[in-house]
Amino acid sequence: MTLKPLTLAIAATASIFTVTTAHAENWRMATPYPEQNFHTQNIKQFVADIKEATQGKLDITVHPGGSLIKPMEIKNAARSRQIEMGEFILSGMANEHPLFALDSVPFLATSHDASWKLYQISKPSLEQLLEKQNLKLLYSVAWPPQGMYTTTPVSKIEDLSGMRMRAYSPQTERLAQLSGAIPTQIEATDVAQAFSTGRVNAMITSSSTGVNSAAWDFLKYYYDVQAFLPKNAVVVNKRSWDGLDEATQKAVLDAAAKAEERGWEMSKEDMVKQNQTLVDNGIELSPGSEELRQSLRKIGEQMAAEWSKQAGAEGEAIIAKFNK
Ligand code: PCA
Repeated sequence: MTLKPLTLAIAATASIFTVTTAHAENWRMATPYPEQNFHTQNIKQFVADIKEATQGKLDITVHPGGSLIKPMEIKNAARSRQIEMGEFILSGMANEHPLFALDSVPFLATSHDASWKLYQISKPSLEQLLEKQNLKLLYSVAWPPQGMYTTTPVSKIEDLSGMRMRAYSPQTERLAQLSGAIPTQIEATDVAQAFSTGRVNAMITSSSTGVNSAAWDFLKYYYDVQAFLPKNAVVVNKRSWDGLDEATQKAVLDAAAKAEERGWEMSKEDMVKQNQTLVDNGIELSPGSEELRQSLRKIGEQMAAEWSKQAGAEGEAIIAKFNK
């Protein structure tokens, strides 16, 4: 009899323990870009918001820089539930479906505002496409506009001829090709090494990635031609998502909406800030000569035509809405 209160106390403690552990989820999230990149910083805030809102019930560990899963394999790893969440660059998957290439058609949408508009128009199709692949789109954020970095000065398109140009997507590969350069696929985290070992001497990317890889250590010129704004997407495996209770799902969606809004603002701020950082470190930044810009625009027109052909009626409808 005297043992009873103690037994009860033990039983109570045990049941509290069971309740908290049974419902606590620890998820793994893989991302491609380095810790200091603004997308990664935004994701860290996103998972912190979820942890707080769910009082620790959903705890997501972020593995940035391709440290857990190689960048180009993150999407498939989330599909197969090797990880629950992931971030990837949509255009990196352009070989799977033309919709993934839309934001990287050169000179279609060249500002954050235009890119946002294009995103809103294409979002239902994008969500459907991902859903078919067992993925739920949580949010998407654009990189700052893409420009051309080179080790030697470029005043006309012919100056790019024969240069070894780093690419990160089929679209950047095509752009390099049409510019007369030789494309090589290299991850963002390997850019500095690729330049220092001479594998490449040119690249198309944002001021963010230029700064993240300390571009001034290995090149001198940045032509801020603002060709397009590729987007990253943050996704969750559908089954993992379906396994969450309603309150937790709401917490994730709320945090995602906040992360999307914050991310686009961060992207705008990073564009201005990192252009300045490049200049402060001795990079010669210019908008590019009229001649160069015109040639790139021509290439853009060709790529837009190629894209439309691939994307068919669905693509046509998106472009028509965008141009309205
Ligand atoms: N940085 C990423 C993708 C686009 C960008 O601005 C990269 O260079 O890989």
